[in-house]
Amino acid sequence: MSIPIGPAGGAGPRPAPKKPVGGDKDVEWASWVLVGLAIATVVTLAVLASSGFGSTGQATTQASTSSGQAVTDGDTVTQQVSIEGMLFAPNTVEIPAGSTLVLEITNNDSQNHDLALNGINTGLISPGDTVTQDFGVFDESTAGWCTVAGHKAMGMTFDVTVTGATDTVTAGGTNTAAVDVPGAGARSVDHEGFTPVDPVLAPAPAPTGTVHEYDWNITEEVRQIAPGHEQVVWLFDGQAPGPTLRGKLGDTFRITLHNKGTMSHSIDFHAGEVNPDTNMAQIPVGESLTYEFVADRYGVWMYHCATAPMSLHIANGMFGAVIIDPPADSADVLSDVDEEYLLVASEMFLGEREVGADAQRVNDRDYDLTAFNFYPNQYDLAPIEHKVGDTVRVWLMNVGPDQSLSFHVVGEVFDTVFSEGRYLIRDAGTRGTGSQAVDVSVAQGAFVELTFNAPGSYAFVNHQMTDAEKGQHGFFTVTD
Ligand SMILES: [Cu+2]
Repeated sequence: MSIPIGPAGGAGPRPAPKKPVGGDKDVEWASWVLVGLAIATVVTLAVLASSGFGSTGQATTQASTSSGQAVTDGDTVTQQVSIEGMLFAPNTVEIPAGSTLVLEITNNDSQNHDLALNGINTGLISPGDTVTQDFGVFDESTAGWCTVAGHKAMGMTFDVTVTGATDTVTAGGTNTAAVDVPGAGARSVDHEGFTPVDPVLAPAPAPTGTVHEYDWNITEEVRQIAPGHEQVVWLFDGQAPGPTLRGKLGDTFRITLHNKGTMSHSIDFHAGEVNPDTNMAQIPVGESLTYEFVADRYGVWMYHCATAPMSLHIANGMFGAVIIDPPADSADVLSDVDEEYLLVASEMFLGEREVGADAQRVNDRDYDLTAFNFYPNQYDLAPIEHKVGDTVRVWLMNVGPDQSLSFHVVGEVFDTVFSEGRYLIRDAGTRGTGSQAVDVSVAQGAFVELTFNAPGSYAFVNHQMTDAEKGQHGFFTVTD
């Protein structure tokens, strides 16, 4: 696989570099910037060296791109374009009206891309490949873009400016109209086609050192994700959230992923301390990858697709949790409880049935609804039932992509809160105190423990209230 190359400078007006692919790799980002600076230098030198020289030996003019080597031969303009991360470089070319444009496009990124322009699509270009495409005659300025999901919203556009034309077209801001969003009333009554996600968390298998092996298909399928609303979602093993991995400290997890979707996908387990370049590599359509890690740290850990734009892959359902128990002989050992649950918090972006979440709206953080376990208000529709005196542990994972979770249970106080590697409080009721809400930022995990002392309907919410009203809301129903 080729080494990803970051946004190069020196290519004229460019979108601001966005933090690219790679699963929380700030170090890699820094290296991308350095690579970009190096490329900018090389490109600048190349442009200087080539000024005034054409490849055909006849009189040529350089089209007024700010880098690259557009060559005009008769009525045909030929331009070399490099795909670098989520950008075309250069991302604009200026040609005389009536000219034919040919682009020689080299994909220097690690995932597939294409370019749709002037009614013509290159088809997917694999990493490392070069495609020469005749895009026909241009009479007016035209915008093109990569049609792979989310790439346009990440800035992967290409503008052709026709000299003499008065109109200028740019590829930005074509928001898909938001679909109808179910009102709170619709979300709080029973309706067809709804099957709640079982929130009960199964215990870890008994022996420490277990090797957990999984084969997951990655698929893109239409599912009902809100009352009366179906759309394509992207799934690990046919479900969102993906399967919960539960084990003990020292267990081995070996997950083989088969990409049966229509685009590259990948996976990043936050519980794994592994080489990202190989384990989080892009998985081309039709191919497989095995990610193996040893659970050396306990707690609750996110996993997600690490294919850019990650916001879109997460918004479309590609996330889950890994839960590792503390050792039985340690001070941190889990207390005995009557039941354990897992709630995975996320925003929901309603989109067209065959498209799913709209990349531009995800980019704009313009979410419609929120959810625990990827369906708004599902535990209002199917409350979690308990008896007076029961103690429960609720594991929390916030996958975002962007909003925080302030988890609160109405009428209850948490006796125990564990967050990101340590107990914040433990059995605090015995000391006459407790916790009213736990803050779970995106990609963080926590658990709370509470005891139901009286019958009633105990709402659990994101106490960022408008997010509770959008769907992060459910009930424990407690009876004598
Ligand atoms: Cu993905």
